[in-house]
Amino acid sequence: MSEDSNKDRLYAEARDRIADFVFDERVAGVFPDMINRSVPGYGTIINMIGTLAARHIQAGTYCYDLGCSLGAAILAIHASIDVKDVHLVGVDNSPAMLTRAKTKLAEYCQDPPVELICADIRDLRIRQASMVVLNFTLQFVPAEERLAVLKMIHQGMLSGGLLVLSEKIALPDESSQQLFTALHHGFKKAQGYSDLEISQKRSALEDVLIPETLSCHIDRLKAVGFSSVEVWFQCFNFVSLLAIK
Ligand code: GEK
Repeated sequence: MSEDSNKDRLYAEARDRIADFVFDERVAGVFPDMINRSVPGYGTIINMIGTLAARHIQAGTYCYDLGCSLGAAILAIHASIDVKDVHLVGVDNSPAMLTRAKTKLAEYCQDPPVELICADIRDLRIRQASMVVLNFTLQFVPAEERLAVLKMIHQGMLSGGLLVLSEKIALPDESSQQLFTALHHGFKKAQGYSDLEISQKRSALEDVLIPETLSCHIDRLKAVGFSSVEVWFQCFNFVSLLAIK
């Protein structure tokens, strides 16, 4: 496959009608390029998830990556931990993503092996987790169902366990929202996306990716019982939080 076929041009041509964004085969095929050029700091967050894993994952426990896509966070975790007696589990409800993740992880992650589960995280039960990653996944779950997902995660975590929650956020006031949206679009333009690509992708995501404010995320994490919640990364309207049970 040529390098060019891995480049995200999905919204480069004008479309009559923009359908809702879905994680299908076409998206999975260009996903690394798409997410690196769309989420400022994505590479840093993935690397740091490895650093966080090295500190937090305990022998004999589980580590879950929920909405794992192609397994980038699992790869970083696998490369960073010394303990072998760990159950690494990746979950995603996109078969196209998981098929590709399976090939990639089979090549790089033999010991410990990684279990991949095709499931909706709203139907999942996790257990004995010393670490859980939700790296830009919760934003795709309907807002009214996010509390139940976080309760399920908190329930399945060990005391002292770490949840990494990364999200695109909404800003509480209109002028900040406009500023951060413009800054994000500036980032995408600098990454080579055209105004047409940016605007068509935005329409496709409008009813699919629903951002909430930072305080909404922090309050909900505390409400489900996390004892400590801190922002460890922010670039424009992209934030990553650490929540300790
Ligand atoms: C990364 N974490 O590279 N259940 C399971 N999976 C879901 C659900 C759900 N309800 N909703 C969405 N997904 C990754 C990046 S991408 C973020 C995560 C983005 C999955 C969806 O299929 C997709 O693979 C992933 O969550 C979101 O670190 O594209 O902005």
